[in-house]
Amino acid sequence: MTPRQVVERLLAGRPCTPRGTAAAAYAPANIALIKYWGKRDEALNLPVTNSLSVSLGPLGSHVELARADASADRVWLNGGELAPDTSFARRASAWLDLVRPAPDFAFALHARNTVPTAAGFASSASGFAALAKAADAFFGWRLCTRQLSILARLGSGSAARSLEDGFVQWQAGTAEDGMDSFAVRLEEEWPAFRVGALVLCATEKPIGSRDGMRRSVETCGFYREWPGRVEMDLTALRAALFRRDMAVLGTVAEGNALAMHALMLAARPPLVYALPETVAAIRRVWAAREAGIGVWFTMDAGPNVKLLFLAEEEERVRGVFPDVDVVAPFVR
Ligand code: 2P0
Repeated sequence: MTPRQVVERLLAGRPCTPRGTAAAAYAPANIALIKYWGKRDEALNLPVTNSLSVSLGPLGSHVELARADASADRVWLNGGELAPDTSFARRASAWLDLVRPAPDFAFALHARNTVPTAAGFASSASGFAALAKAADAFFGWRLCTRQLSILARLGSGSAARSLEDGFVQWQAGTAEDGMDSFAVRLEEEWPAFRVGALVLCATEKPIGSRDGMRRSVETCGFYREWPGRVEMDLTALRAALFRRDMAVLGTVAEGNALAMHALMLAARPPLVYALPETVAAIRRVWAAREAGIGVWFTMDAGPNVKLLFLAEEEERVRGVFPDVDVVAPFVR
């Protein structure tokens, strides 16, 4: 099954001519508490396991889509036009190919991130989720959130989780065409929940998630243990969310992130995303907990650390980490 065949199924009978001259949309970034690491289908970004994230409210991507008066797509990011061979421009054009009404139809895409990319929050998730929503508005498809989640996933796996606010679960699904692999919002609201970004290194990582995942799946001898671990962690984390039990949630999320990094460390050649500063920050979190502060961490495929805590601990967390950028996902 190719991405184009999936899109044909999704859009069956829907319009393929623009309704107006331009359309705009916004989608939040998200941070996974239970990680997506490994694909069962690389072309469709179908994951091996379920995953669970929290959306970051006002931190995300604004996208505006229009027809370009040009022979090829034009892509702007944060006000500057990108060369067509840059990573984001290439990935955006590849996604736009899936919905392009005619070979000579070129798009003008303006993307603006409110996520500080340098803070280690991924912008590809919010970018592709906003792009899917903008395309939906541009062509007047009126797809539902689940269909948009599938469409966004074709751009980047974690984008499937950026169509909704709050806590979101992406179900892996089992269908070959991935029509059952989309994310849904969980009922739980937790206004006191906080995510803190520690910027330890702003330079681009040497190996992207896409290659890192493939290497882990293909060469880590205990990757086969990962799906069972994720199911166990997901069950425990859902129960902690239901009970608003931050200590259990933090412990499970932290353990899940470290288990993902174990898959990376055991890959051949090994993938080490942590820097000395990363390990120092982790040790500071553990020392803070020893001292009675309710703070936990998670990490993605990079050296930066994200803190997890409740509003009541914010002052003490800031005492330990004066440079932390704090996000309140449920506060408007
Ligand atoms: C996540 N990450 O669950 C995990 C944890 C990074 C570590 O999803 O190849 O950019 O586009 O599907 O979504 C980052 O990978 O990868 C990611 P593709 P994506 O957030």
